[in-house]
Parts: sequence; C-alpha cells; structure tokens
Amino acid sequence: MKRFDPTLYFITDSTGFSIEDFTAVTENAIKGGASIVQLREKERTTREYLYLAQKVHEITQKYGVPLIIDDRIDVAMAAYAEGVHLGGSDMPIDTARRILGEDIIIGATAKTVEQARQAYLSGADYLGVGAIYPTTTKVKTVLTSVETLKDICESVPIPVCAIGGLNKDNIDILNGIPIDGICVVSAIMKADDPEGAARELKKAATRITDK
Ligand code: TZP
Ligand code: MG
Repeated sequence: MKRFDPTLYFITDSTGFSIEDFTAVTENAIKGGASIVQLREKERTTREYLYLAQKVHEITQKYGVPLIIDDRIDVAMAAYAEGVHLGGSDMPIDTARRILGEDIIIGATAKTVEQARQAYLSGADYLGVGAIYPTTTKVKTVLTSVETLKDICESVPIPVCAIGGLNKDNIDILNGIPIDGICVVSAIMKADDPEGAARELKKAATRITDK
C-alpha cells in the first residue's frame, strides 16, 4: 500500500483518554473525513504503544485509511501499520526504508528546504512541515514561516502537509500555498464534536489543496 490521501491528516494524542473514548474519537475523526491517521505516543511503554496501535489499526482498516506510527518502526511493523513518521532524532529515513521496504509509507519532519530535500532524497514519501502556529500539543518545535512552507512545497515532488496550531479559524493563511494536506492534533482531539470538527477541517483543507 503506497497511495494515500494526505488532505486531512489526523494525529492522535491519547493523553487523558480512556481507550474507549480514544478509539471513539479516532473513529469519529475518520467518519468526519480524516484521510490518514497517525498514532503519536511519547510516554507509552512499547507494549502499551503496540496495544494502542493494534486497537487503532482495527478502526483505520475498517475505513480503508492508512495508519502511520510516530517514531517507532518496530511498533509499525508489529502492528502491520501502513507507515511510520520519522523526525530528526528518530531512525534515519534511508535505514528505515532498507528495513521496511518500498511498500511502507515513510513520512518525515522538515523545517527547512535543506531538510526537505534531504528527506526526499533519503526516501521519504511525504513531509510534515511546521509548526505554522504555536501549538499546545506536547512537542519540541520552532515556527516555520508560510514562505518557507511554500519554498519546501516547490523544492520536493512528494506531498507536503502543514502542521502546528492549525484550526478552522486560522488555516486560511495557507490559501495559495501548494500544500497537499493539513495535519491537526488538538483541533480534532480536543473538539466537543470530533466528527463535526473533522468535517469542517476537511472542507477547508480540500479547498486549500484543490490545485
Ligand atoms: N509537530 C509540529 S507541531 C506539532 C507536531 C507534532 C503538534 C501539532 O499539534 P496541534 O494540536 O495540531 O497544534
Ligand atoms: Mg519523532
């Protein structure tokens, strides 16, 4: 499986959720239009991460949506996930590609044109670029300007998704930037109505990415 739709890229954060509520949010996000899901866990044991990955994969598979595992290629492999997302301190992309093979989606984080080119040349299938706005999600990041985002889009032939603090009220800043999708955590995870939030974001993201 390699073809994927990055238009609305939902990244999860299970902090504070019961497993039932967490999987319900994920399912509702997909019903609302999330086209790809990333499981992102920073404080779980390997066993907990794998358990969650298997639970979430049952849902994503039901809807034919790819599941990406953040940071951990072992967890991705063990859960038969469709992909993995690797940042600058995770396993190098070319090494991951050698281990995982050509069919697995590998995403990378890039904050500069140089990093984006490097990730592409190393075998990344898509890029997450940001943070566009300050974020309340647990992450060590710096802001990336919309100008840099545009330069990155024009420097690599793979899909580019904007990330960081994006919500329905502020994503118009991305109008006219040739991105392929938007990534959100809290705009869905913390919404009272995750399905409705995803639906609204999908509409906006579809408009922005409709080149
Ligand atoms: N990388 C850059 S910003 C970010 C990540 C993982 C978090 C985005 O979360 P939110 O809640 O959509 O701002
Ligand atoms: Mg990482």
